[in-house]
Amino acid sequence: MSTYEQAKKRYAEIGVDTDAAIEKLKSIPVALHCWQGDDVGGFDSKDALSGGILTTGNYPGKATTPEQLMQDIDKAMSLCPGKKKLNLHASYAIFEPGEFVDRDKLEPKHFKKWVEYAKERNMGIDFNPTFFSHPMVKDGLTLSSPDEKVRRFWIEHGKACIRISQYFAEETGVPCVMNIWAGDGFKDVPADRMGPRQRYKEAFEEIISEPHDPALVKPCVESKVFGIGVESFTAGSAEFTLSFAATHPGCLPLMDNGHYHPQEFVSDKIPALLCFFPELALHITRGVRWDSDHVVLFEDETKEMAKEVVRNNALDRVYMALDFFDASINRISAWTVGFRSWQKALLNAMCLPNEQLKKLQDEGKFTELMVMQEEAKMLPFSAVWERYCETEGVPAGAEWFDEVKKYEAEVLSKRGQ
Ligand code: RNT
Ligand code: ZN
Repeated sequence: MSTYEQAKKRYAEIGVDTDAAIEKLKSIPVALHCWQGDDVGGFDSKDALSGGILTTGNYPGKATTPEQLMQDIDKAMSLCPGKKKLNLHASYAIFEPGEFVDRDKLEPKHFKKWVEYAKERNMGIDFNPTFFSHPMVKDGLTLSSPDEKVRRFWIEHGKACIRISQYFAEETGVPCVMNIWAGDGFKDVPADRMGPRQRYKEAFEEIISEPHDPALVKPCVESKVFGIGVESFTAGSAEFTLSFAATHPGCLPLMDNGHYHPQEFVSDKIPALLCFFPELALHITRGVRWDSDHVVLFEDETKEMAKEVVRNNALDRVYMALDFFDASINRISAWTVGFRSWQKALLNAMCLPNEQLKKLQDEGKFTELMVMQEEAKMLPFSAVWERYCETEGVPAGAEWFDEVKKYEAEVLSKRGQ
């Protein structure tokens, strides 16, 4: 018997069908974020990254053109099993030579090349307006600015992005999740906490009033606890965005697991929101002490989040996207480790005896529940993972890194930065 056949038998004994888990996972889309490829740089400005997020490191070979970024995304995706979706930011608009269009005037045609790219690869596209790294960010504020001109500029940007999201969905045939995150906030103690939030609320409302098909465009609001330079106040706090989503049908809450206090867990929040929202969205990341956006690993909280999506039968209600950016290591590896880790977490969750474990809980058999949960950690999961990778035609183990090293030698090292 092969290693997989043995593992399959072992899992069957506890009522888990590993073949079915593998088949199911192949159909679940996970969005890969373009911005790991160039440290959230984008193509529309040479301005340094600003607005409450930060990348650190200067590992050589980052993508600086659309062609390079696309080539790098292809490389990373070729090393990952599973169904992919592409996650773009508005700052990655592709202009004709000599052309420049500011963010409030962006049109679907500025993303035509991305649509072609996604269609050729049979992928949907998710989208994000870019409310940072731009001269119209005034005193750290965009949608909540007291300056009517500033606010208007960003509202128009948001509306343009709704139109672009609609275009993505129509072209690819896959709904587009459009996430609104703005780092608006204050470094020090504000005198008015409600005013910015009131303006932010009205701005959100204007943006989502832009005509769109709610089955095709899924506007989301992402919360945050604080950012670098905005330590004292963040307009889009957890309560603010959650209340907004709860009171605006069609608008989804988006939880980024780096955006809470370190002892709060998004794994616990997922089922809480599933009790109320038909759909929700995730940014899957790894915060080290704060919202550091480290590469996602196959570790406890990652596994726990995946379990909450899987065992609550919510794979079709939770839109999953990765969100991290590490500029200190090979960026293709960063993407690959992160994407594979979330795939492992999903597969692991699908291979647990979830119904039996729930039953033990409901019957109050807590001793047995602990025993079984611990034993489940020792199931031969790696054999199932290897089979999944084989059937997806990607390397099962660390061999994928040889490909990255080759790509670094042949492509990245020639980029001359
Ligand atoms: C920032 C948010 C946001 C960004 C991306 C680039 O803290 O997590 O989602 O990471 O939009
Ligand atoms: Zn995020």
